[in-house]
Amino acid sequence: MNHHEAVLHVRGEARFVDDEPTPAGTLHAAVVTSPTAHGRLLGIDAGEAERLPGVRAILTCRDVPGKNQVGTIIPDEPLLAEAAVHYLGQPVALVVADSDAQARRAARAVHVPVEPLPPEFDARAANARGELIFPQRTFARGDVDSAWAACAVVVAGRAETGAQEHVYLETQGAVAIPGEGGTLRLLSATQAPTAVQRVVAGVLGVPMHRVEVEVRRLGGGFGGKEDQATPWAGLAALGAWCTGRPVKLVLRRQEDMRWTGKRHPYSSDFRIGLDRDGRILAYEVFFYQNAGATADLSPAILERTLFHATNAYFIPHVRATAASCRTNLPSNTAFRGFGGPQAMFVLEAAIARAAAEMGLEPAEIQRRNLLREGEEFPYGMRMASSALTRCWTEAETRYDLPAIRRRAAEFNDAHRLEKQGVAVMPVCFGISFTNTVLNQAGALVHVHTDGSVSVSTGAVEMGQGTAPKLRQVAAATLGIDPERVRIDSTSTSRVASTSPTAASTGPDMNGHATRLAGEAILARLREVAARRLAVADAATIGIRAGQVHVLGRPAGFSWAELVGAAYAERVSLSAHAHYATPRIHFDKATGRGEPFAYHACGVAIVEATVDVLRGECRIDAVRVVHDAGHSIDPLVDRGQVEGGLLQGIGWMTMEEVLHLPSGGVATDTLTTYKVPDLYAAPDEVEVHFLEPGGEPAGIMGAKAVGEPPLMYGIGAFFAVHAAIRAARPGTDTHFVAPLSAERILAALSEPS
Ligand code: MTE
Ligand code: LUZ
Ligand code: MOS
Repeated sequence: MNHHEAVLHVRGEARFVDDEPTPAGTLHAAVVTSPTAHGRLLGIDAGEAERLPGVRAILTCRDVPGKNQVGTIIPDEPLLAEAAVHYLGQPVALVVADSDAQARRAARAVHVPVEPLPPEFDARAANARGELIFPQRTFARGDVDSAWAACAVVVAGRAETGAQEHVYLETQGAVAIPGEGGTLRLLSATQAPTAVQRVVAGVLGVPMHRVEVEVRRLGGGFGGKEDQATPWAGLAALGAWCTGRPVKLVLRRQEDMRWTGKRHPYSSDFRIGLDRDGRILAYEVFFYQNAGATADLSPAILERTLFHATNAYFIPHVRATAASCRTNLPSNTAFRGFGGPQAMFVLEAAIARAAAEMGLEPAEIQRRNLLREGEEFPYGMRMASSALTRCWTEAETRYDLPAIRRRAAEFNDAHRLEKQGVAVMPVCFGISFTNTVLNQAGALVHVHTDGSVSVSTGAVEMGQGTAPKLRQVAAATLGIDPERVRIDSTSTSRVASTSPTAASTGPDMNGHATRLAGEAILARLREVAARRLAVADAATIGIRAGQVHVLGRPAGFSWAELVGAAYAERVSLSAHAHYATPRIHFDKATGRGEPFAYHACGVAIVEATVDVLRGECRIDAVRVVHDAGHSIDPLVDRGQVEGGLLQGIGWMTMEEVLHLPSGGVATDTLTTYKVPDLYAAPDEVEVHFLEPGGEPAGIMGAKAVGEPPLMYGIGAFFAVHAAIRAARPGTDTHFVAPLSAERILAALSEPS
């Protein structure tokens, strides 16, 4: 395997925020957080803490020179609590000390008296009390209310999915380094350097040009650092500003698990109606999103839930409503799929229930309703290609679905204490930020006089392999070996006004910007070559494999010589380019438009075995056909499919965030919060990439791959669900995820 940074990672030389050597005199910060999930703040007693050794400053909201505000979509989140506290773990004060240990000791000695108010942790109860982050939203098409009468079968129910902890290997953190003239440089573990820059400038009350945010790489983000890296960077910045010294703030694992947001838990009500042939005529769904204490990214996540309410299916009559419910938990946030997985789970539950009612395989209903080329999504966009139906057919035949079913049936006939189940999971995910304005990116390309190339973009490398893809794009554009290209760190001083590296758009948007910058330089280099080689038409000149070609034939003039000639002629060897995803638009008032550049899709077949006595399950095999277009890096894409899949399986079958009655996170260590390890991974994972069919795609004909594969994991729930039904025919299991061993046992022992 040729991972682009394998040598650095294996030797422990790749630097993360906590590894960066800090300047002499760097201070360490620790956060004092709310001891109560909800209450009025009666003051902050720092008297004892101030006298402890090494303590340099204890800062509260009164020390914020600018705006005490970190909320981005809705300004409802103070950097440090003011009059009230809204969740356990909410930052109340910042202790800055000479050492990390001194800072933490002093933070523990700060007393925070709070007059408690009744907390709310349940989304439905919050909704009943009118505690919404913003008014509920509805996406609709057709006439659901009249459609029920035409249905041969109508079933309804409830479906719930739990929170999910990101477990990025690198915890949240930042280092803030004051510079001359009231400037500040930040190393931040963020997916959104510009958001950190904007918020820090606001907190300090200075123009954005005084703040530089740099990110070399993240030890994983998964959405957890799209918005929630910002407060920690803001706190480090505040500490540095007030002390005039560099300040480092890095959370410990347990702090991170307690204080930061997770994937939003959803509780949903559904009703689905079908005709006698299993065609879905109507679908109605109400999503209760547990937003936690503040808005954070909840409005955008809720919107994507509505966009993906019908996933990969054509449904003529739809009404999807969603409420973002304010509770006293740490604000929940982006997590791979961004509200899409929660929506897709509910529809699969509805299909499973309808299938049971009709005596059909769920896959029969799935197949009959799969979105075909030209059919419309409820938001008015058309399915641009047959990729989804081709994925289905390819999966069915390549993996021989009938044979898989036969083997499971034979196994079930032969075994009493173990049962197998099979599920198929189609996924269709829209690629673009649903908020159109975010679909822009920039790149800065420098060709150095020795012919080596540096590329800076807005993209953050977090293990997803976007940096090696950008390197390929730059090399292909310039006609040189990728070895000549280096992808630089992400810095707001080199590329500004960037969007978060999120929504799976990193390679597409930053790749196009890189391509445009490269093409601008190439156009100048062609002119230089034309002059040197006395060629009349510069358009006949190309560069391939590091050699100048005229009309496709090598001209005996190398890339390095050409670059030298351009420099000698005083021709610019640098370019900046901006890319805005073309055509996309969405009208929030009518709920219609073309919000996505294209859809990424695929189909997974999941096989599971349940141990009927112990309730344990195994995901035996997952066989995927995935549409990655013309993959720029098939090995990276395979890694994304496998990693996303396993993360989805974890969410559906074993990862469970539990809370204490106080609202504290009970599962705040990796011994109590179980993430899938190699043993939990399916014995067999087959990934086949669909043959591209010329449909709309992203950079170099490739399709975004970051998020969609997570949703194949939903198939694990329904494969286990099918196995439970094989053990207890007629059991109507609850659609509550994760389907943990406890829940499997409960379903198996329920009186029928
Ligand atoms: N893969 C790794 N290894 N680490 C990550 O943090 N984040 C995921 C996905 N794959 C992530 C990952 C998420 S949530 C997104 S949105 C995309 O990568 C972001 O990267 P891209 O847009 O460059 O694909
Ligand atoms: N972030 C965002 C996202 O702000 N808008 C989106 O549509 C989105 N989608 C996926 C992941 N992050
Ligand atoms: Mo990913 S949830 O868009 O960071």
